[in-house]
Amino acid sequence: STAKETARKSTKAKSADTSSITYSKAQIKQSIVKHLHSTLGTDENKANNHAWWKATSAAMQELVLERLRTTQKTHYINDTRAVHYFSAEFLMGRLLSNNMHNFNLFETADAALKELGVELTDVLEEEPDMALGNGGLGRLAACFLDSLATMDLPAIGYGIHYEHGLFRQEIKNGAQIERPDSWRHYGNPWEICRPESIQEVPLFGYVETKYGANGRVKKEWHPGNIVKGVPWDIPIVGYGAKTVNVLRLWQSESSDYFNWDVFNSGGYVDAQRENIQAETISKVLYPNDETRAGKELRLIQQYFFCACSLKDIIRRYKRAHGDDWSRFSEQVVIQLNDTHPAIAIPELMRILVDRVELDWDTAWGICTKTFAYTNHTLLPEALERWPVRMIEKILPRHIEIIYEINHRFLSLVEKKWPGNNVIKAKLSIIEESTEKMVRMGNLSVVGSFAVNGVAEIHSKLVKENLFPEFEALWPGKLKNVTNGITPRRWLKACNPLLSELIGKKIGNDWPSDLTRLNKLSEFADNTTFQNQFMKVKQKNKEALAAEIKHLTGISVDTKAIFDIQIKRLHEYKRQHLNLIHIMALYKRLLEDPSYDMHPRVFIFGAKAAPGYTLAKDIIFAINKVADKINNDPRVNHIIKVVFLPNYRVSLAEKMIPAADVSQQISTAGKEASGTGNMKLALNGAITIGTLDGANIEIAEEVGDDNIFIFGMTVDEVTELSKKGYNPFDIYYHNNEVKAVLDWLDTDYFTPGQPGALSSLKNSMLSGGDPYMCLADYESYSEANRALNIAYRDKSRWAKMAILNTAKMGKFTSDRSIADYVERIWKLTPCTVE
Ligand code: B1H
Ligand code: IMP
Repeated sequence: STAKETARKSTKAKSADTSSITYSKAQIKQSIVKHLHSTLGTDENKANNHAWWKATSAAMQELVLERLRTTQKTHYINDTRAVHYFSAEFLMGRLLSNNMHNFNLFETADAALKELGVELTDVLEEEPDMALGNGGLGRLAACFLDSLATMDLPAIGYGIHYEHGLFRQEIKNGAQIERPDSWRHYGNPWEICRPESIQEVPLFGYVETKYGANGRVKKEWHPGNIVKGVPWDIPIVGYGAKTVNVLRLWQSESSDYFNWDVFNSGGYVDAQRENIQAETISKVLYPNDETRAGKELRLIQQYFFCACSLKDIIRRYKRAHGDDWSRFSEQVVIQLNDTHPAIAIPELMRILVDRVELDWDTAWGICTKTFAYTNHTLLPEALERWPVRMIEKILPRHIEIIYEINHRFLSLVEKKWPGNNVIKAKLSIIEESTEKMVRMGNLSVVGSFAVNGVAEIHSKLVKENLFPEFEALWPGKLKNVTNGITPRRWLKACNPLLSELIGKKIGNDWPSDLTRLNKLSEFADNTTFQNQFMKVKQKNKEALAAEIKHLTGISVDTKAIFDIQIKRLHEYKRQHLNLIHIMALYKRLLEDPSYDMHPRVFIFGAKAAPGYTLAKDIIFAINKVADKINNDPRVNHIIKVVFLPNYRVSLAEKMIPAADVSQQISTAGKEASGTGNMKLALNGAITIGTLDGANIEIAEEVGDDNIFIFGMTVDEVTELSKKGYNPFDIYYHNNEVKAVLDWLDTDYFTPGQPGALSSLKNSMLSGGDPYMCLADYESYSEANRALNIAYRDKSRWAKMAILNTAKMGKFTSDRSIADYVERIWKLTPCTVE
């Protein structure tokens, strides 16, 4: 397809060219030492690993900035169309190792540091994760930036320069404790402050209506407060290091602005009291993955970074095109990463109508050719709605504009469905509930030229369930782009042993053309290759076992199955289904010590939103069950349960290469796509999963023999809900389920504290089991039996693992980006010499 061609064309030349950036070991060594002396002010004898990390990063950054300058010049000279990726989250992780790999300097730097008596692996561990995101949505944005730069596409990421990223998780007596994350505390060697591009953002105040001589109504917003946005740039190095794009993050600061105008016009004194502390706007990332916070400060955060980014874009456009607005949407496309930046739509309208003084239709024409929107979830608790009164207070002009957009939109609806008020109420941007609300999803669909879901099944549900009438109104506007992951970070960098083995077998072009991995299929039955592949897996398991020992003190058997579930903690992801199954295995072993099962280590990593009580209860339960099982000599040579604290990108990079089994067990229809599923399969883990999100497409690629699919389909879930689901039916009919749930009520796992785990039982019984764990239990248990048998056949398992790696070509984020380019963005690559 053309999408594939775009992906290949733009990356092919580069992989051959990677070696053109030659930098010798001696040069790197010299540069590191220079920075140790002149940037860090220390020397070889005094430097600790942290100083070496900074000096090494500074040495890399020198090369990075050189390419950044060249890239920016090239884009400017060619006046390129660019995509502007607006996202409240970017989960970048660590940058040093990634930048070295993308410059093809990893081995050279490793050797240079060795000569200095320093271990690169220790140095890399000094870098704090840049955790400016919650989970999948934020990490997707980071993978996309990597692919955009790799494919030589002009792109800018826009977001918030949070002082504190996602909290650090500690586990005390089994429970989650949140600690602040201070990722910049000792300085960040990658970011560059750009005070020359500071922007001002108005907030609060009131709108004055003026009547011009020509009878034209003119609106003037008198803000009650103005805050400053200070941009920090993080260079994004593409694989091959030809293009270096930027991620621009805005930090809030107070301005000296005091609005006498508002103050003096009496009655508006109240507005002055809204003086929020400007600095708090970018202070902290909201940690509620998949639940809207509904807080004023969150809306201000969203507006703050959108307003700064739009001003930045317009400044750049005007530099090239002056006051000619006719070409704006040819040069600028803005991708909205979910509705978090949807307020950018009325903000661009405000600029075009109130400031540029374009007429409404012209302005709307520009807007609706500029924005595109990605939906990432159907969960009702995640769909953003803002009270009209809140927007009115913070953004008094925007609420007027939103009403005007809605008014014109509803006349269109009236034309299509005359007199149909039911449809009108459903599609309206304003929800007429007791408290009027603005539906940001509807606003985004109306204000964009394209809307996409993130996996085939999800996009189908977006079309059929979330926005059905929109499809009739604008056929073709709703599309699919299946998510992807960057194979540079998620295979080449994180799994060097497997990368080397693959390289020896099929060459080294796969990181920029992942479909080449399919050549490994030829060797899936080859005993020698199977042994080599599983030997790599074994080594990775030994490394993870050492890490587990180091982090938790627990010893695990590396011959056991490493079974991994890593993702945010959420009921829909069903970590509790995994847990009750583990308890059932424990019970089977106690009742029948000869119960046939290969030793298995169940490994979890998950953060719970601080206010999500049941999620925290599930973490507590996992830890309590783990304590009991790990210390029970009757079973602990067969089952171990490990909860690794503070799951984050850098920990994922250590866990994923060591996984035998990947748990992807969400209730069908709830996980929009998942991307952890792709990372694990790429590294040779076998999925046990439901037909949900991208699991469906993974199953299509690897084939039914190489994945363990269980549970209800989306249609079966819908049917069961309609019919009425009663978890008690299962509880009373399945003895194992009953025994395990009743076990949670005792003090067996929490000595002296009966009832400490009861909330879990209650949620799956009297709570109605909203995510249908019990309904899928039997099928899950059967899939686990099949998995256990399959693992016993070493050769069969090795073949499955190889085929999983071989068949993941589709899931490179280069393919996702090529799809966006072809279906939505219409960008052309720009080669940077
Ligand atoms: C995803 C979110 C999300 N979907 C609200 N929605 C948030 C919603 O802070 N908030 O308010 C934060 C995050 N995140 C995830 O996106 C999906 O659940 C995954 O299935 C998907 O793979 C990922 C990337 O598309
Ligand atoms: P998924 O929900 O399994 O698809 O996870 C998506 C990806 O998001 C993971 O592979 C990680 O890279 C990242 N991720 C998920 N949860 C967290 C978290 O709590 N902290 C940091 N990264 C996370």
